[in-house]
This record gives sequence, structure tokens and C-alpha cells, in this order.
Amino acid sequence: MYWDPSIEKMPLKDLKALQERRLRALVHLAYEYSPFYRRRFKEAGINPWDIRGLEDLTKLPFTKKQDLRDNYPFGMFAVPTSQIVRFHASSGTTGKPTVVGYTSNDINVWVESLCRSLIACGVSRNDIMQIAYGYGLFTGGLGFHYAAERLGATVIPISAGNTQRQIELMKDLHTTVLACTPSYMLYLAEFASNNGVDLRETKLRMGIFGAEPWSEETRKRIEEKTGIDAFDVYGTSELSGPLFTECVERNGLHVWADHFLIEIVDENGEPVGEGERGELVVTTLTKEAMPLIRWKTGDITIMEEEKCNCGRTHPRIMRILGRADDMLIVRGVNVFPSQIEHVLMQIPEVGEHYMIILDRAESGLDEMTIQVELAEKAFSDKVSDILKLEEKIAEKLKSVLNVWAKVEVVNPGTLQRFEGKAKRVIDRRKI
Ligand code: DLL
Repeated sequence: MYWDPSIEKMPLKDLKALQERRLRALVHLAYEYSPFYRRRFKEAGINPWDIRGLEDLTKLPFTKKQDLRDNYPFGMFAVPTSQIVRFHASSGTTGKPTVVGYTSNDINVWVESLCRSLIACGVSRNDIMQIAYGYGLFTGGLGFHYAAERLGATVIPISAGNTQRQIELMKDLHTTVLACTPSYMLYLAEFASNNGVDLRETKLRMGIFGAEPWSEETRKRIEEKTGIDAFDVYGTSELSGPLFTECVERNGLHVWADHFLIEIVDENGEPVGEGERGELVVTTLTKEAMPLIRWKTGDITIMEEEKCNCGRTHPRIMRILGRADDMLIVRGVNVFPSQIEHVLMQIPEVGEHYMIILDRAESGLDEMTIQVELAEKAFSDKVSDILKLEEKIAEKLKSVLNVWAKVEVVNPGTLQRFEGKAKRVIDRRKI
């Protein structure tokens, strides 16, 4: 099923031509109406007329998170506030907040893009979608809300938290699709099981999980425990909010190339080779209020341009490994938390919840401690069993990722649970 087959299956040649036209219009608009980009272009010695085709894209400078912070709140906008119909904002927990504005057309593009994605992963107007992403300044709740309504599905706008109520409504209102972070899904499934509710006996058939990195192994665990199909969804507030999901083929997330032009670059900003991993850079081709040119998302992924078996021609990005700045460097070894998760979830005795703690030892070396919960079914109070398991996990981490970690196995239910984005890394090295 497609939302708009003429666009989703557009021949690649036509799609590229459309992108070129839109890119040319974008640079002219940005130069004309965005004081930020006019300044940027002048500093880089670029005239909008220099950008004639996609091959000229790399002449343009990158836009970075710091640019949004430096120009907070309105300095990145290309329209007067009278044309803005909504703001979303980041909480600013990792620095100064950032704000994103939307014209009515921007909202429309966002909603239509997510509608395409929802249809691609199998949501239909017959579905009842429980939206357990946070509503408010975070884009998750409202983003899914408007798209699901536009699709004609039934929305339960419950927002995140209040887990008991989530389960009650899920049963009573016959929820078929749940949208929330993967960490919240894990918590919800655990809560249900601790309260004698078998999610397999409800009407829930699929989940759309994102807003944070999660591994393929966690997908398997969620599916095994709950009997649902779990899909990945990616987006960032700067690009609008949740936007791209996997299709039923589940071999990457389709990026709607008529609105978003993507590149993958290495740490020096140079394009990586085909199929190589790097940072996702996005140019918004149609955003009006806050257009972004070569926006460095910070997210690490791989691009796939082959046409998908589902018939869609738009490129795909593979599951996000993590943010470049979330990469841990422990004793010279680089590792993403999602890679650690992937290894942990392959060990049946390990539960779904874990924490990574980084310390600096007196010797000056970095030390990583990984706390994992024992899986319910593996429960043992024999110290020797626990010690053996800790050793087994540490060995597996060493052999697969080459990282050395001290492993602490703790009882089920003891580590923190998360309703929104999980914070599983505590870095005490900087304190
Ligand atoms: O998290 C938008 C969103 C809402 C996406 C609901 C999906 C579902 P921000 O709060 O601006 O926006 O955070 C964006 O979250 O740069 C990634 O680092 C991370 N992220 C989002 N989706 C995924 C995903 C929303 N599927 C930041 N896998 C991004 C891994 C993800 N990381």
C-alpha cells in the first residue's frame, strides 16, 4: 500500500530532477530571506547561482547544532513569525535550547511524510493507534497524532507515562498500534506481565519505536515477548519530528527524497564511499520557516540507494548506530552504546535493562562498568552463578567489541526504567 504512489515510486531520474529544481529554489530563498544563510553564503564566497545541480551541493557549508543555538530563538528563520503556526523546542539539557518553527505548509509536509511512512510499515485507517510519545514541545506526540488522524486511523492521545492506564486503555479500546520509545515499550511489556496481562491476548499487533537508538536484538526481544511486529522510526525536531520508518521489508528506513536530500559524510565532512558508515547530513528541500542546508544530524548510519522490494525508489538509511558525540572511547577503543546493547541482548540470561557507567581510575585509565539485570527466567541467588555470568558477559563484550568492562549483574527490576528517551550512560569522568 502507498500513500502517494506517484511520488513514492517515482523513477530515480525524475526524483533527482525534482531534487535539483528544489535545491536551486532553496538556495535562492535561503539567500533572500534567511539572514543566517545570506551571511553564511557570503562568508563562503558562494552565490546562489553557483548551485545548479546536485553535484554542486558540496560547495555549500554545513549547518550545525551550534548555529541553531547561536541564533536562538528566531535567527534561523526565513519567514516572519506571523507565518509561523507552531513552535517545537528541545529541552536544552545538553546546552542552550533550540527552537524550530513551522509554517502551515511545513506542518503539512511533515504530516504527509509521516503518513507515507505509516502506510509503508502497514498502518491503515482501520488501526487504533495509542500514542505514548510525549505530547508538547517534544515532536513525538503531536507528530504521530496529526499523521495518524490524517490517515484516518483512530488516535488515543495518551502521551508518555501512566503505565497502568496505558495497559487498561490498550485492552479496553482495542489498541492495534503503539507508538513510543523502545525503552518505554520494554517497561510497558514488563509492567503488563508483572500485572498478569499477556499482551499477546490483546489486539496490539505492531509498535513504531524510535527517538533513541535501539538494537536489532532488542527488536527481537520485544517481538518475542509481546508477539507484535516492531518497526523503527527516525526523525529529529530540526527536520520536523518523526518522519521516516521502515517499510514492511524492514531493510532500512525510507527517506522521502522529494523533501529531504541526504548525504553521508566522514568525520572530515567528506562524502563516504557507497555503503560506508558515516554521519547523516540532510538538506530540507521544501521547508519554509526554518530551511536547513547540509544539516549535520550527528547520527551515524549507512545509506542504501538500491530500489527497495516494496517498489519505493526513495533512498533508505540503516538503523542509526548512535550519535557521533555519544560514541564512547574506552581505553582507546571506540564503541557505541547500541553495540553494547546488541551484545548484551544476545545473552539469554540478561534482562532488557542495563546501564553503562564510565569512571576515570586513579591510574588515569578509563573504566567502564556495565550493570545488567538478570532475566526473570534466569533468576538465581547463588553467588557462584552470578559471578560466572558476569565473567561470561565480560568475555563476550571483549570478544565481539574488543572492550573491557567490569560487569555487575543485578536483580530483575532494580535498574531505572524510562518513559521517554532512556539515559543509559552515566559518564563520571567529567565530574
Ligand atoms: O526524537 C523525533 C522523534 C520522535 C523521532 C518520535 C522518532 C519518534 P529529537 O528530540 O530532536 O527528535 O531527537 C532527535 O534522536 O538526532 C537521534 O540521535 C535520535 N533518534 C531519533 N530517532 C531515532 C532512531 C526526535 N530511530 C535525535 N534510532 C536524533 C536512533 C534516533 N536514534
